Amino acid sequence: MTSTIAFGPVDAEPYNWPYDNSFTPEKTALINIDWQVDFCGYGGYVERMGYDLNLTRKPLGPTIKVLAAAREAGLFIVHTREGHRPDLSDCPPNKLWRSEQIGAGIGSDGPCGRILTRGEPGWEIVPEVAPLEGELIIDKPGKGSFYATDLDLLLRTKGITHLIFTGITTDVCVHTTMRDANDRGYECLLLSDCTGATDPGNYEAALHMIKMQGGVFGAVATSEALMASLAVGALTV
Ligand code: C5J
Repeated sequence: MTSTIAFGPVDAEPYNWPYDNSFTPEKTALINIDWQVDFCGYGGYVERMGYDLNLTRKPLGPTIKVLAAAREAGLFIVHTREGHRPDLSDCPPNKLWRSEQIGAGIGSDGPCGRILTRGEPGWEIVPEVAPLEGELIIDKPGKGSFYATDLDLLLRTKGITHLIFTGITTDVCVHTTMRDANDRGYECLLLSDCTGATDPGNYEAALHMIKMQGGVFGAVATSEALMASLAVGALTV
């Protein structure tokens, strides 16, 4: 006899997620993208570039709650970190050059250590949403979480087919990852209040893009809607 918890559909746009009305912890992962000091901490990369840190810090509150609820519900928890090897051998020269143009050169020293460099304080995930012992952490050199990582292999081996995203920034690493995941056949949901961009217009546009064409990359919901679905988990025998 097997028993499975099945959650109710999530009230989302442009369709109630997931498309197949099959939302179970065994095949669903919560992917938390780049909640690093460099992107939402004081003195990190985003602040060095001169952007408003409030925009990437605001989604932390709802994300803390979602992470706790997802752990409780038994979802597979994944964290990602963008960063480069200390010798920058995995940093394309054009990425390095562009970061220097905006005064926040990758690998240069800042208040949180060397910018976007593995092992430095700025590269760490902020304590509010830090990984627990045993949770999967994916280190990536690029914006997408599948590029040059074993994320796809690990998800498929575990039988994960449905992905729920939190993270920063909406228009860069979150979008790149969600688009790629969608192409790979994963059924994707982005939580609108658990993500932020360094530009409010880009944030709005990024959410709007997902909802085009009947959900061209998946669907968008609030954290409240997700948690309402998790709360009505039912035991099916
Ligand atoms: C950026 C990211 N924005 N994590 N990285 O460079 O979105």
